[in-house]
Amino acid sequence: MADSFRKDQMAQMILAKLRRNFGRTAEQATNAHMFQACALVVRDIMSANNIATEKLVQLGQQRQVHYLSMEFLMGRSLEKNAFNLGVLEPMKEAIKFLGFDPGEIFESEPDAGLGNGGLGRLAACYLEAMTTLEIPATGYSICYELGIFKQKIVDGQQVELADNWLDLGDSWLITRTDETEEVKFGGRIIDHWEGNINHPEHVEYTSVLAVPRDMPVAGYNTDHTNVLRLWDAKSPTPVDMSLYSSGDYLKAVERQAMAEVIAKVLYPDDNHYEGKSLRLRQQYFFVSATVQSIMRKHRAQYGTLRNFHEKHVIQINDTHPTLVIPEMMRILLDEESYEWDEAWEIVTKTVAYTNHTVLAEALERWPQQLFESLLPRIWGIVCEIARRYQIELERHFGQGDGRVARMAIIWDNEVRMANLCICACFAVNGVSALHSEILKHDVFADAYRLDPGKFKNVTNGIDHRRWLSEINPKLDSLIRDCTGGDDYLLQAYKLKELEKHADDAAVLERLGQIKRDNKLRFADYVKSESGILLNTDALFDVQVKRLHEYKRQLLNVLHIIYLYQHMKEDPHFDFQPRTFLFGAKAAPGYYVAKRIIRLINSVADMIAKDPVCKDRLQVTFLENYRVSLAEKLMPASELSEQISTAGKEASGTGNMKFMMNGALTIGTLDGANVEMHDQVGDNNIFIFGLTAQEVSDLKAKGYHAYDYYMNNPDLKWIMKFLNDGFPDGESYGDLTRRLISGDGCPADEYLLLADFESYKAAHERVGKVYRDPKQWNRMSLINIARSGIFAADRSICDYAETIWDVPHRG
Ligand code: 26W
Repeated sequence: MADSFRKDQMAQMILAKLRRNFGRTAEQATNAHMFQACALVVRDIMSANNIATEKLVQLGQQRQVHYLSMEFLMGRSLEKNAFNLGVLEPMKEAIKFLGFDPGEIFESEPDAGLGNGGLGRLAACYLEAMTTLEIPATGYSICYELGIFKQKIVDGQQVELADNWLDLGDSWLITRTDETEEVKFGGRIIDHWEGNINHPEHVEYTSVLAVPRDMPVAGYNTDHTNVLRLWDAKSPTPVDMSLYSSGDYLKAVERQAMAEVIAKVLYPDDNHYEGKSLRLRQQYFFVSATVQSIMRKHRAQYGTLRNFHEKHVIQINDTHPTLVIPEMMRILLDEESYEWDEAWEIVTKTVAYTNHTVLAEALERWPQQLFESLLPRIWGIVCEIARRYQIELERHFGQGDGRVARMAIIWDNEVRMANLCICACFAVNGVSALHSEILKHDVFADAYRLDPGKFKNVTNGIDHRRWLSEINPKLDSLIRDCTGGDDYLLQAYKLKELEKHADDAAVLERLGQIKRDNKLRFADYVKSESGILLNTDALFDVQVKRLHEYKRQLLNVLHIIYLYQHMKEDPHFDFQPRTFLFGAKAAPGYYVAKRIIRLINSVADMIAKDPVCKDRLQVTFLENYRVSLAEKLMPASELSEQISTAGKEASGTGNMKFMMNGALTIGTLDGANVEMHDQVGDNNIFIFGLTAQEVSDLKAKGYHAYDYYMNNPDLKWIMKFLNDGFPDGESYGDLTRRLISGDGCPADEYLLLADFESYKAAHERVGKVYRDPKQWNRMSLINIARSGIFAADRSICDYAETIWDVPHRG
């Protein structure tokens, strides 16, 4: 282990980096220089470890995991990697010794925001856990120049700013020009038949070079080191000098710009599909480069691809990397001259698919025309996969059966990526128990009947070393004291031992004090960032996640307006003071989501200005919610809002972060909330609302939002209030119409009005329990103690044992 590095050595290494890379002494260096120097020191340690890891994997001929994802929401890495390597303390001391504040240095690191939300953050947590569990694994994605946009709130509205994370973030990246791959787009295919065998020739294509930029990832308490391979796009022709010299400067650089635009920007859509050509280019770009790279290395080691599936498993993170399937086929057929059946066997024994959403609008379906013109050879292969699948389905279900149409890979001039995954993958999994059931019995019911053995569940998990130990040091100390050390870092189930102290008044008091301290710390941060003073005596009630109608931030707002109205009417309204905190980015093109952000800000503003609310009710919208903000917020949160319409949230992982940090959950029986409820029982969670089954029954029977509205005086008042408008001059009749009459679509698609009363009642229960700190703290302790199952280590063991068939540490 690297913990042999002492403070002096560390200081020397940092100074050397400052001198060599920036030509500065410690006195001349800025925080940014200091951050980069530290990152380079840590990167060197990891890089050396990675070389050793790769040697061992190769010598042992071990099976490797390749985790393909359009998103890796890594956040910051310096403190995390230093902690995992066991050099955090000496590094902090060295930073201090050199005249800097370690906290400020860590704060100067930009978030690597290469993701939108849950799916991307999950990939980051899993990469850490795979490394800690000593699984030979590589993550693959795109080296986006611009990550998820930075959000500013201007006059209550979201404004998007570019996120130039590479300024400092590229300290982590090691560019491996020698492992560049070529990816071909467009052109046309000329068939060359030799007897029965076709040798297709791709002509007139456009090349884009994929250059790997590797980010090493440290595991906890191990030398095992994996990498995240981020592909950067480069043009093979920097500038066309003939055009340049003839004076056509723009044309000269055009080709280069066209190629490099592929890695320019992360699509900021979450759970919403748009058939954009650039997105398809991004997908094929990173998938093709990845497959070529893996296969090239395999061939170099084993001399054949026949045993490829024995040595590799490829996990497809939602359908975005589905093109691995035809791309592997292309290489095996066209470059290696395999027969179809043999190639298909290798592919289908290699690829596994994880689904992360049931929302119909998130399903990827590419228009044939776009697909065919951009990827002519891949189109040909997908057609053949689809044709063979169709025959199999017809044999099984009979011609003309509705199921054959529903399961088709190509239909109505569209390529359906989920069906391609289901056809080719040896495993298909959902991300929580409920979600996996919904996949089997609803979304993919036909495929489930055809091949039930394929369908699995792996409930999501989070990196508890980051999301508990690193971000909540006081809670970490309490856990160490109560569980007899730091074993829980590698064995999260040991958190259970906390429960022996569930009735220990001193421990409960200490837990309460930790939360108060964390709230104060967070309030200081908010004050320094925005000038807003949070009321730390009030219950911190938090909803942070992407803004989406199914997540029902609007239900939370309706309830806040209800509270406000009662407070106005009755100054003696018996009410537990609350500070409601929201954080959410809206996809830039999602109009309703942006309106809801504006509404939250209107409400916040009105309440802040109304003396009746002073010290009792507060609403704050936290700008630019991101990994590094979540890290500050989770330890300070007391109530976690997980209030999606049951059946819609595949899992949720924020819910787990709150739970581990001792927040109680108010939530529906949706996603992983169901399993949290199983763990803690009715008495330690505030469950409300319709179940997934009840939601689907109600929808089948016909849901009439208007009746709920007409029969509930509170709802009537709230809707009127929204219609009439706020002191800032803004009114929200568009949102109330969406709830009551539909405004062109079904009214209240996500059943806010149906769940309102039950939500209100759950909040009343919350208020009552909060008044009894001992009971609250006891519930909080039980939540922490029983959160071990939501560690990413557990999820990764599940993948390793039930899908990947790879050994792991522990
Ligand atoms: C094509 C546009 C698009 C972009 C992203 C469609 C779908 C996505 C993701 C699959 C959305 C997503 O992040 N899903 C979330 O995945 C988490 C990790 O499994 C779950 O915890 C969340 O419930 C789920 O919403």
